[in-house]
Amino acid sequence: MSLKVYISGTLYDKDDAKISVYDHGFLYGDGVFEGMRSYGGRVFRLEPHLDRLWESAKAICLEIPMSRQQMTEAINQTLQANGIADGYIRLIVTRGAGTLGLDPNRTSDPQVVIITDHIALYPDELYEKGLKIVTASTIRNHSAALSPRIKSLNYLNNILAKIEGLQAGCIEALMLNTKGEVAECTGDNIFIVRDGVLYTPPIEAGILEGITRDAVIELARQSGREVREIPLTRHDIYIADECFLTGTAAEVVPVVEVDSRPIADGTPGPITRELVEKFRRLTRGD
Ligand code: PXG
Repeated sequence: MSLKVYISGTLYDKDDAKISVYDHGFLYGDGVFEGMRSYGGRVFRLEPHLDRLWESAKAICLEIPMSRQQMTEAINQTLQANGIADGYIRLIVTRGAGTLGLDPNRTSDPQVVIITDHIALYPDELYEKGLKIVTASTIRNHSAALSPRIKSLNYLNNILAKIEGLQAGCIEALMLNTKGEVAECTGDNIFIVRDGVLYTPPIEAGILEGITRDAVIELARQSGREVREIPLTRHDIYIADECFLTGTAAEVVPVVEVDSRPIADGTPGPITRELVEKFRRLTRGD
């Protein structure tokens, strides 16, 4: 059975799911998206994901052509049509087809696309062994140019950094902001642990306010751990006791080497392991 893709009210076979080449989402990356996960048939943190989608759309003056209730129904309809209980959901809202030229007023019909599919997580062994990352020379977008808080269809900033990571043999890369502070990775937020305290860059460092990041902060605080959202430098990362990344696709994944410096003894730390487990229990609901 072919996978079904939702486009603006209709479910299409994957091969027939098409958007106009005049859509400004395609022409200019003019649109917004969300990546979510469903576990056991329930979408994890649906409301915060919808909040972020609507906020991203608001920031680019894009009106999502349906209500949150309709969006929720469309997501569930697409998951059910594909018989997906545990999977990945990609929501995309484009500016719609228009004339050639940037003017968003000369577009009509913003399109809503919902893809539900299975996601290839990092290989299991990375959760055991941890991953190695490098710092990219590509600086994270300046918030006053294009806020990293907007999950827009313009991901070239992150893709350029990802290419640098891949060229160095790493599947993730660390990005700094224009002040040279640690911002985030290309599709994940970053945390370190030092003397039992968790640290992660604040939103003002110019990062996406990750929903997994929020969940992990909550989990850590619930178990009595202190979490500080303060600016970090690469030095802080190099001398950390532990380091890990958070993201919808990655969940919680240990980092054991940054720019060829092993983190502590170069193996995943105990607090990281505990959070990997706690996050699994939270999402799998047991
Ligand atoms: N920073 C950036 C720049 C992201 O794109 C995160 C942090 C983590 O946020 P969440 O809310 O997911 O905890 C992201 C999220 C993909 C993919 O296809 C990327 C993300 C999410 C899902 C899939 O690579 N990025």
